[in-house]
Amino acid sequence: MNIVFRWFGEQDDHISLDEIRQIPGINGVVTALYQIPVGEVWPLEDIKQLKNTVNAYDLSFEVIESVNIHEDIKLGLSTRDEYIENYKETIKNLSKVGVKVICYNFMPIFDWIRTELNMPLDDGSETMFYAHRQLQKITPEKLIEDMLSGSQGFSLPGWEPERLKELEKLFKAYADVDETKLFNNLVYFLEQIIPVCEEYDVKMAIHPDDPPWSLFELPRIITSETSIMRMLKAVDSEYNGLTLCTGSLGANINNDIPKMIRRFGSMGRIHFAHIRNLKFVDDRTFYESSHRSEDGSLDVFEIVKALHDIEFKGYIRPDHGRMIWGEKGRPGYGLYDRALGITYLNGLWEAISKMKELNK
Ligand code: DNO
Repeated sequence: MNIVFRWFGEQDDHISLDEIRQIPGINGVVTALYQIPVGEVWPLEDIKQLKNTVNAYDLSFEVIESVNIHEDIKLGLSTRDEYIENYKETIKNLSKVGVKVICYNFMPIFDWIRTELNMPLDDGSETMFYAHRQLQKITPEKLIEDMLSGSQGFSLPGWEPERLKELEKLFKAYADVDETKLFNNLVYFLEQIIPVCEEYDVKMAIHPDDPPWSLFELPRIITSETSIMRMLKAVDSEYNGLTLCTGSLGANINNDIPKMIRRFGSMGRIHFAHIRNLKFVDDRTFYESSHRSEDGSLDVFEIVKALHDIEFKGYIRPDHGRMIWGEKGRPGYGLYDRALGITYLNGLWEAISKMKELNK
């Protein structure tokens, strides 16, 4: 298993590379140039510097999460071509330092959404919570206020304040963008960049919508097996792939994640996996539990077994964790629970491997 850990950089993470490298079985980090505004080219020198910082701790630097997509591309505005050209330059620069996979998403305005970022659980830990009914009662402005005030003073990935300041304008711009238009805009983007990815050997891995349904009447298009297949087929190259995120897809109980792993994995289209568990308390209402199958509603054993069965060679990271043992940090991205998640994944992988050997 090629295990990686999400890290937000020396300036903006309470976790050090020194701590990360002590996690058993860790190979590398997943990070980004967070200071570069969405849409601009990532300068080669800055990428090299980040890579050197990471490599100095014997950690690999081969996956970027995320190179975010400018809203003009998602909206299909005439200005999109300029941003797509910038994206191509970023792909080329990333390839020059050995980056193999770029994770990105195509969600309008908002990235991932939770209604509470620090919900206390009975055992004294804190976790992130989503309640659809609650979300339906609030405005987008209130959601932003809640997310930012719950962030414990850290930036939240995909919640860039510059973009969120333009909320009214953005909602107006999306008024006539339905699922079909958004999907066509994604295909337009992919048709332009995938040839560059093929030439420079960098794989794109789209992240599913989180949660996988429409919010505030904004379209969401990467939500299910059918919609993912449609996206993969539209630009049929192994460089057009997926980040298999169990927590995002798993929020819809109709999504059969082991089945998707077998299907998309056997097509060679899963390049990155995010593994976490969640516990349903009601329909479309869940909190993020520890990784253990028994603690949540997803069977993480079955998920890891499916990855093992397809001989998954891509990158894998524990996704969000709870805040435990008094840790204070970016919600979802503490050290301890994610490290425990890695240990659990390693344990499952070893057990599955050895059982298969015994049964030969
Ligand atoms: C949240 C993350 C997302 C994810 C992006 C990928 O914690 O899962 O922000 O990184 O959607 O582009």
